[in-house]
Formats: sequence, C-alpha cells, structure tokens
Amino acid sequence: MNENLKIAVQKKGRLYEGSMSLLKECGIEVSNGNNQLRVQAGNFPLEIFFLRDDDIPEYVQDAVADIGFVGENVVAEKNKDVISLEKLGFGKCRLSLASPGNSSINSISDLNGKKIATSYPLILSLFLKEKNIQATIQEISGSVEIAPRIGLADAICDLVSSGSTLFSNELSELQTVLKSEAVLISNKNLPADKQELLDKLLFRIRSVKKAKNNKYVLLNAPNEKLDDICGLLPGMKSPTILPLAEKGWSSVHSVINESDFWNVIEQLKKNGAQGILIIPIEKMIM
Ligand code: PRT
Ligand code: ZN
Repeated sequence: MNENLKIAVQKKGRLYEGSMSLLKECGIEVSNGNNQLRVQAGNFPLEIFFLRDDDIPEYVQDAVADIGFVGENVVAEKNKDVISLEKLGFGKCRLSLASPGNSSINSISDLNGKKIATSYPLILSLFLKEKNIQATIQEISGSVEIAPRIGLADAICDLVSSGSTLFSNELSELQTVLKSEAVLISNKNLPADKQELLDKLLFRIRSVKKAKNNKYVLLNAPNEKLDDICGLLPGMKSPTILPLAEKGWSSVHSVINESDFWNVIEQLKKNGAQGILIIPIEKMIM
C-alpha cells in the first residue's frame, strides 16, 4: 500500500520548535513547512499537517491525521477518543488556580461561591467536583490573567510555566490542577501498515529520549577501587574497563542517568575517580 503516516503538529506557537526538533532528532527531514498546511518528509513515509493545537485531538480522533504532537492539557480538555502514547519532554507547564494576592481567596476552599475565569472549563469542572467546591466557571479564550482586574472573575485557572505572567498580574498560585507536557497521541484504529510505521517512529522517539536522559561517563580509577566504582556505575550491561599505560590504573566507561547524575559524580570522586569526563549521547538503542 505504501501509505504515509500522517502527523499533526502545531503550526506556530510554543510546541512548534520542540515538535520539529524531535522529528529532526529522529532522523526525519522536513523542509521548512511553516507556511504550508502540509509537507512530505524527505526520508520517512510521513506527511506533516500544520494545525492549531486545539484542533489536533479531533483531527486524530477522526483519522484526518493518524497521530499528533499536542499538550496533555489540550488532550484532557478536548476529551476526544484518542490514545496518549508517549510523553515527549517539551512544552512543560501546569494548569493552576490563582487569585489576586490581596483577595480573601487564600486556598481552594475559599473558591466556594466565587467565579473562576479559564480556557479549560472541562478540566476545571472535574477538579472542582472532585474537591467538592461550588464555583461558577467563566469560560474565556485568552488573556485569562486580566480577568480579576477587570472584574470578570474572582480567580483564574490558567497555564503557568515560569510564573512571571502571574507575578506581573499580582496573582498568587493556589494549587496545581494538572501537570502537562507535549505527548504523542494516536488514532484508535490504525491500519496495520500505519501501525508498523508508528512503531518505527515510537522506537526512534524513545531512543532520542533515553539518550537525553543519560550521559556517557569516562574516568580513571586506581585498580583497588574498581569494585566500588563499578558498583556506582551499572551502565547498559556493565561498565567497560581498560588498563591505562600507567601501572595500577584503569579507564572506566559507562552510562549514567541524568536524574541522579550529581549524586553519582560526588560518590565517584569520593571513591578515588579522577579525570571524569561526561559526554552527551546522541541516540541510545537498547
Ligand atoms: O494558535 P494555537 O491555538 O495553535 O496556539 P495557542 O496560542 O493555543 O497555544 P500556545 O502556543 O500558547 O501553547 C501551546 C501549548 O504549549 C499549550 O497548550 C501548552 O501545552 C504548552 N505551554 C507550555 C504553554 C505554556 N507553557 C505557557 N506558559 N501554553 C501557554 N502558556 C501561556 C499561559 O497561558 C500564560 O498566558 O504562557 C503564559 C504563562 O507563562 P509564564 O512563563 O509567564 O508562567
Ligand atoms: Zn490553541
């Protein structure tokens, strides 16, 4: 059949760069498609559709696109019948409740009987229901942060990343409602040939993500310390040990995870490791 897999990505906005870089890191060439609705990838049977992020879940549900890159916040709000397959590590933010710093609303229970402005009425209504809070939801499509100042609402529920928008509008965060990042979503009934292409793409995405979460480490160690040092460095199978020209010393090569990176480095130094080099990994195939 040789059908293309069709992917929907944001046309412009906060997810555009991350989406295009991820495709590039997966070895997929896409010529600058910023002004086109769709482009064909050069070296993978992939067709890229550039859309507004809000429309992506529906297009994937309706099989206009087979898969998409979109924020978890949008997936949850649009509530379409799609599968979330993989978090992608970019577009990180949180949907939070916030109130004016000088108001009487200091915790979420103070929201009872109040009006909350948001572009996320579904997520917010489910959250309020779960917390047993009775509040009115005022749906607005943008500039949510100014709603309390113009008297439209008592509080807001909006996306936050650095927090500077809340700060400059004198709003304080009350509680996180949802944590979000970009995810890969898929249509529920992909034909077998497209599923095969998706599996290939997913394999590449996971290899790229794994590489980003890991570093290659090279160090020198006195031979009597090798057991302790290797215990700190499990590696992909086990560390590689090569003798140095200087007697009694070895070079150790391994892979360490970003999450406990500094901890491991400190332990390595304590155990006599010297000349530690940390090198980024481009792809990691398990
Ligand atoms: O045109 P289109 O509909 O495609 O774009 P859009 O304007 O709806 O979306 P866009 O590009 O603003 O955001 C796309 C996605 O990026 C969102 O759905 C989130 O998944 C993700 N994302 C990550 C964010 C933010 N961080 C973010 N900070 N989306 C919006 N913001 C806004 C927020 O609404 C607030 O106005 O940035 C402001 C707060 O930022 P800080 O840094 O001041 O806290
Ligand atoms: Zn949007």
